Amino acid sequence: MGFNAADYLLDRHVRNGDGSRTAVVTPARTLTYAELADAVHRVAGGLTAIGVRPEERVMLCMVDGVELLTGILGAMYAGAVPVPVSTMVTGAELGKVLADSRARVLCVSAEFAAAASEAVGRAPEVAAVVLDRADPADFPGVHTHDWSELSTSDPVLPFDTWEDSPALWLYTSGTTGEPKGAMHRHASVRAVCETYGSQVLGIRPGDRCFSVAKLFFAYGIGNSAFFPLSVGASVVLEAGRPSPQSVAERVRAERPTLFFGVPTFYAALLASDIPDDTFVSVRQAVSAGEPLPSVLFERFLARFGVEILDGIGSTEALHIFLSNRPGAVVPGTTGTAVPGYEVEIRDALGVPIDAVGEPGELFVRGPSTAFGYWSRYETSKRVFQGEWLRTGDSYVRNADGTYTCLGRFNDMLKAGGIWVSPAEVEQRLLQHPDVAEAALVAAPDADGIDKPVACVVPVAGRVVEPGALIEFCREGLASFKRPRAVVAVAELPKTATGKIRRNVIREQVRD
Ligand code: 3SK
Repeated sequence: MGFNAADYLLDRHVRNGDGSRTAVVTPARTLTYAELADAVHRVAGGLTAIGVRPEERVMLCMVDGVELLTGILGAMYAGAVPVPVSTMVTGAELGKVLADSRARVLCVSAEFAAAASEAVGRAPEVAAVVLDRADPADFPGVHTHDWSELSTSDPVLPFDTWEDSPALWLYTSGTTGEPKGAMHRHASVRAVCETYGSQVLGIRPGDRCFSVAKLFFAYGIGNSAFFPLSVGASVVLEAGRPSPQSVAERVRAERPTLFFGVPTFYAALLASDIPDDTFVSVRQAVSAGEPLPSVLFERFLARFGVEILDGIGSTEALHIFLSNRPGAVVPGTTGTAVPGYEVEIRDALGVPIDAVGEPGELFVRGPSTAFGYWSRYETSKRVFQGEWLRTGDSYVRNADGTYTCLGRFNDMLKAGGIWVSPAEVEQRLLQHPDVAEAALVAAPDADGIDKPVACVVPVAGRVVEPGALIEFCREGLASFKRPRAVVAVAELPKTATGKIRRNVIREQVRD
């Protein structure tokens, strides 16, 4: 059936007479739906004029702003496939995904010109680079266009894509591993809006969304593009790297009603001295990416007066499929399946586990799972199993029907032969007043036997005392789960999206 996700997110509102509503707010400008739709039609025309054809990939390594938003939606509108990628990568890493995707066009913001220039040298298929404020001199021997060429091109009509036409690729490598492009279809964009967006967030035209996760991430593109634009709401975009101070300033100025963060950012907000009334405009905060420890939920509610809705999604599922519900959060759990999705916990043989409290691997099925990974046959077969998606997360079902995450399957560790969930021990560590952030990993002791070791970031101005912290864990947990050693660090290594890189910590504590 004919369906174009960019037409659904923009033109539909203009056709319905809502073109004068505010769509996007940046520090530099504010665009209505009619203005954003026109900008998207022109970028689509510009991409077509420089030779991009339907189904070809357009990679975008750009800061969050009108250019990136119109680049993503313009490529979709033209029937091409936008591939927004992490801006926190080296030239070699960007070159790898650029070559893998066989994108013909790369769009780049000035901030990432050096990495992009190196990347283009590693990707012979790239025919042109579009520069958002970047200097063509940084791309010797490469055919470049200025962004203004796209944004002032003649507008075009939406390409007649189908519901199942490819709409978007998102690269994922998890916390380890090789990057793989998850391929999503146009109808999946609508599906996440109609399920999580409408039925869990209850997003409505009066909402203003502000996300700490950037547009290049699956979590961010849902928060900052799909959900608000699906209902005629507004999105507040911020180009810079978020800090508690910069976010607090923007929140106070723009008064968002929906705020999206990740657990490590909520921990940073709580550790900062931003005013306690910073989030008065926010009706709902959301967390994903990693399980939100209940102590963060409780401290955030107590200090800022806002409930955080914890959920879990994946790049492969496009957005959140398991979530708490507004006003009915069960702290320390990920809630229940989002309407339209089904989850199962399976044992090592793939058999569903019905028993409460018995851990296994989480599988999900629903309307937004990707077709598979681009050019990764074996990995796709392991992850996309018929209608079901294998998440790689270890979960238990609780007696009340909610689900609790125990960690990534390969992050689980054994102490004395018994499985230990890093999430559970980290939750306890975070209850200690001296601990701002914590990660538990396995490291071999003097006899070469793996033991739980905690890496902790102390609260500013405090010092952690390892013996006292281990004793604190022994008091609050089954004794075998306590860390056998504690290492204080200035910061935990994280991915671009705030996930703790446990493989890096494992190496660090082994040294
Ligand atoms: O990691 C998550 O929980 C997540 C949520 C929404 C979209 C994408 C991801 C990876």
